Amino acid sequence: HFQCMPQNPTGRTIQVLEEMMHLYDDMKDQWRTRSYRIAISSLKKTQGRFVATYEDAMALSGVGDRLAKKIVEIVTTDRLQRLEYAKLDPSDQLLKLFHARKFVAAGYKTLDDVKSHATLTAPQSIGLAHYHDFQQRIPRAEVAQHGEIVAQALQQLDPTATSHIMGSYRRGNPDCGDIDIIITKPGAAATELRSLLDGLVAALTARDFLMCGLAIARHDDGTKWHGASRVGADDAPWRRIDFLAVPGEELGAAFLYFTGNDVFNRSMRLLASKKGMRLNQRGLYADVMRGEGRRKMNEGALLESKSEEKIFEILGVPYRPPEHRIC
Ligand code: DCP
Ligand code: MG
Ligand code: MN
Repeated sequence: HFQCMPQNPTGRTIQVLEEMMHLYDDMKDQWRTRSYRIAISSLKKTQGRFVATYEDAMALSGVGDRLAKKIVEIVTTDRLQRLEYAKLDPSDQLLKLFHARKFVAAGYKTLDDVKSHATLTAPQSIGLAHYHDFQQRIPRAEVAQHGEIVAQALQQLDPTATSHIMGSYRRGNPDCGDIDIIITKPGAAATELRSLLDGLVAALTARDFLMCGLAIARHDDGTKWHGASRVGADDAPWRRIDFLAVPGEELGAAFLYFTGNDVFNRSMRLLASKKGMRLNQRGLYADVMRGEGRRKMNEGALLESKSEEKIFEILGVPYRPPEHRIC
């Protein structure tokens, strides 16, 4: 059951670099915005060659050591850690604010200083207002409560759709940093999943469960949602919650990705790339071999995406239950 890779690897690299560029643009970092723009335009000019190694990347005009390393990071891990932190963790925005030269230079050194003086984006001010809430660990039983509310709302929207709590909860942690939930529906196409997620967010907001959305990613494919939820009294703490809407065909790869932990994921992806394969949240692919000369983009065939167990099997690693996926 071989299928074509949904997107070519260089296309993915460009997509991630563009997201990072927009973030730097938001941060008014003109210098980095410009370097990213130049690198992206060089990548676009390779017309499909898979730029996979440090040397390949350095050979591009306008790409230096730092960007070459970023390109290799995207190719081997499917993501940029810097971008993920900025996107997923509101407190990272704070960290950035604290360390941003302009604030330090202006003498804003405490949270209150930043609160009263800085010009913040909407997600940043929400992050600030609920800074202490988001710093708290969430007891396992409360994560289950949030999961139950989501499951019920989803059931009412569509009886064939299901939700599953992922992340540190699935790994069995006694408490969690946030709540990670996969929603899926057998046979649903991407557009249907998107509207299912939209409907779910609307329904849960109407119930006073979701308090706000926090996502700042612009090039998101629309199947991820980051925000905050609350159960119980009006003064109960807000919790960070992440939704990922996943086609049934990709459930195994998505479970593997969203269960983590992140270091375990990175080592699995590295292993895949050492074995001439490529693993991401959509599936395990037979990669283009790392030979000399020009590489075509869309030769990667899907090996497995439905079953977590089979992905382990193809990689030649004994299956590890979620509780043991910590590196
Ligand atoms: N993930 C990843 N790489 C990242 C961020 C996330 O592979 N840079 C994957 C693995 C994580 C999962 O997504 O386990 C959920 O991300 P979280 O940041 O919510 O991390 P955890 O749920 O593992 O821990 P926490 O209890 O801090 O939420
Ligand atoms: Mg989590
Ligand atoms: Mn999360």
